[in-house]
Amino acid sequence: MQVKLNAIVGAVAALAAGTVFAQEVVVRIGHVGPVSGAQAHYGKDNENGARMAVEEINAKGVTIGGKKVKLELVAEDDAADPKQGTAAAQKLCDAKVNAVVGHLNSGTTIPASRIYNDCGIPQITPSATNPKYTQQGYKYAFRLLASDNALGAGLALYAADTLKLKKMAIIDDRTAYGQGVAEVFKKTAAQKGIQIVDEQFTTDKATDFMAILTAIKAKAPDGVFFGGMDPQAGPMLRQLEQLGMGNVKYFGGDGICTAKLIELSGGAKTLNNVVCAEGGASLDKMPGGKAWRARYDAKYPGQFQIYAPYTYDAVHVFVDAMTRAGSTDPKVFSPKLAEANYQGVTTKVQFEKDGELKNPAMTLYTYKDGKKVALN
Ligand code: ABU
Repeated sequence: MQVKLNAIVGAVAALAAGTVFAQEVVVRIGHVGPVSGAQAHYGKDNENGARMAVEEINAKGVTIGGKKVKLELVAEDDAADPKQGTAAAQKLCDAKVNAVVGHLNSGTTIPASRIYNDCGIPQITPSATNPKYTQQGYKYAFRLLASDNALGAGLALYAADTLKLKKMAIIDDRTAYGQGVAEVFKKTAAQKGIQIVDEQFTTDKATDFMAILTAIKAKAPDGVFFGGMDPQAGPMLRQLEQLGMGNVKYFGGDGICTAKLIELSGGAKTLNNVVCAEGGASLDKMPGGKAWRARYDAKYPGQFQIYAPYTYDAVHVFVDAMTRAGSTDPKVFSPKLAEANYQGVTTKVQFEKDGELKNPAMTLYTYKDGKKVALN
């Protein structure tokens, strides 16, 4: 008799559970960044931020249009490579994900955005800063931080007005990001009367910069600007020290402004010469930033780099738009993204008509005693 009763209870429970599952809508959020290769530390940090948001939202529970929703993160690796970026974008389109957070790099984000636009999937980049991304006229392509127009110009103004530098050399890695941010820096620096004494180029795969740094040394600049990422900036700082260029200031955009730069520069004193810019407030100044960082560190110890708060907010901005629209269908909720007024960790998220963030902050950093510290 007891066995029979247990079977009935079990069947009722299974039926009840089945009913719940039948009503639950699964929403798939795509995430793309480099989780392999030399930039994997950035990509993992970005993916962690998105995953943390997904897990927290699921734990809290969310109902959209009267239906319980379960979020799933569909994470793809583009290895920071434009071809792999477009392949990942096509895969997410074919899988009909509801929205995409990414990509990490401008060189992957820009070509991928055409694919998302064509297949009707809204996209928020948490980290790609080349201005061209929002200049293509795509209705549902958004950026959660300041672009290189602000970063490059802000750094040049600091070099000229605060540090009073007179002669600078410029290096870029020939990527969409590195070349773009270097061009903005160069233009503003020249307008401010800084003489650009040399321009050199490298790649986002190189680690030996002795030849170009030796050429630059001959021009005796008081500052070097590097448009690129930390796998190059770290060794470059070591090589600047080896060449006796310990007094030369070293500028870069958000791409070099990572925790990993400390390790990659391998104890070079030139790390203290770095001035880099991020297109948002420092975590200390973000509302709830410190508490957010404590939760992140508990979940992903030692993995924080730079953009995870932005991928975290991007997931929330999508869910907020779906909730306001009462629908998880991109055709229905995407227009609501343009009307976002969401208080995130990074800022209050509102967008300009072209998809840029309204009123983005900018923070300059340097490194002291092996730690990254804000200058403003
Ligand atoms: N914003 C710097 C790193 C990503 C990119 O724009 O390529």
